[in-house]
Amino acid sequence: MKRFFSLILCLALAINIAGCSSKPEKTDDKDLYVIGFSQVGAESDWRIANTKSMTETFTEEKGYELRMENARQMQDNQFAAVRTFILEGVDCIIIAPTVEDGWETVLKEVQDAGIPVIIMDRSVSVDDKDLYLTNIGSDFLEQGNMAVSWLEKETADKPANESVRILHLQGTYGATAQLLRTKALEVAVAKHSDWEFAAQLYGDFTEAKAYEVVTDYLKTDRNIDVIYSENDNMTYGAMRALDDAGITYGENGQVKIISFDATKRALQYCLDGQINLCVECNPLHGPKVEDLITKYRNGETIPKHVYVEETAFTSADLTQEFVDSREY
Ligand code: GYE
Repeated sequence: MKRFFSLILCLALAINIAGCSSKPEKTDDKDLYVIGFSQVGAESDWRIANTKSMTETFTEEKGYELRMENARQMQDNQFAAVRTFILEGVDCIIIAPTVEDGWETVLKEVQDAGIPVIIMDRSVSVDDKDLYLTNIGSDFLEQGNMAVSWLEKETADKPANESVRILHLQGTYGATAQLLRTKALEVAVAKHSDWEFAAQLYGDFTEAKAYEVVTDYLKTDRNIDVIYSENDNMTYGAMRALDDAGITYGENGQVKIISFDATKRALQYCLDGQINLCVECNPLHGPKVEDLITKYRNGETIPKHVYVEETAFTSADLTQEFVDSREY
């Protein structure tokens, strides 16, 4: 009987220890490097290209298991995904943050679990920079400044008493891509007494939302010289709204269009003269993130912020061959 009880006790202890283990076993039996990836959503062509770059980079053949969660543009979904990754005991967490604010608590939880974090694409606004390893993405302010410089040149020869009326389409409020592209334009509008906002409309980086708000707007005001659209998909929505309203745009039209991302479809419109300026935003972060992870695993120090090189295109800079060979 005594032996029977000790057996039960041992069993109970074993179950308890297994149940309390803070790092659950990984589901695979191969020795894969497991990455939890919280992606913003699938709101744009840029995002789809970015997801593709990540899934094509972090493959099993190369020794990775990529667990991706689509947050559908909601930060709360990202918090839930990150907490699941912690429970699963992944080796590394990559976050493409929807918005900059609100990350302190969950990043602290990841830090306490001893898991390295890479912030990709947009940024997080936290005081303690040790909460993440590195942030890789675009220089969104520089992108905005490229757009502004182009508009300054474009409008340099206009009569001094004529104003430049800008319809500004904004992406997801609080996202780095929105905040800094907006900042560049707002600073420029404040600097040029002859530039003014016709309106600033919320398009949430999607074609459908932009189509809706621009269609509505054009019912009361058709006096627009420029559309500054914070991503290509919102630009497509705005172009459809302008078409519906019978307002011309592009190189020979009433409205000049500035669009951010420079994805393939937008570049084609640019080459065809329908978009005046495409500001590039490179989504192909996969290989660069892999390079950073490799360095980290080898114990090398990696930079805190990595910016990717980008440029801007007008139709004069483009050829059909270039557009056809565009990867995204
Ligand atoms: O411009 C837009 C996407 O954060 C760079 O998000 C990204 C932006 C990109 O939805 O198309």
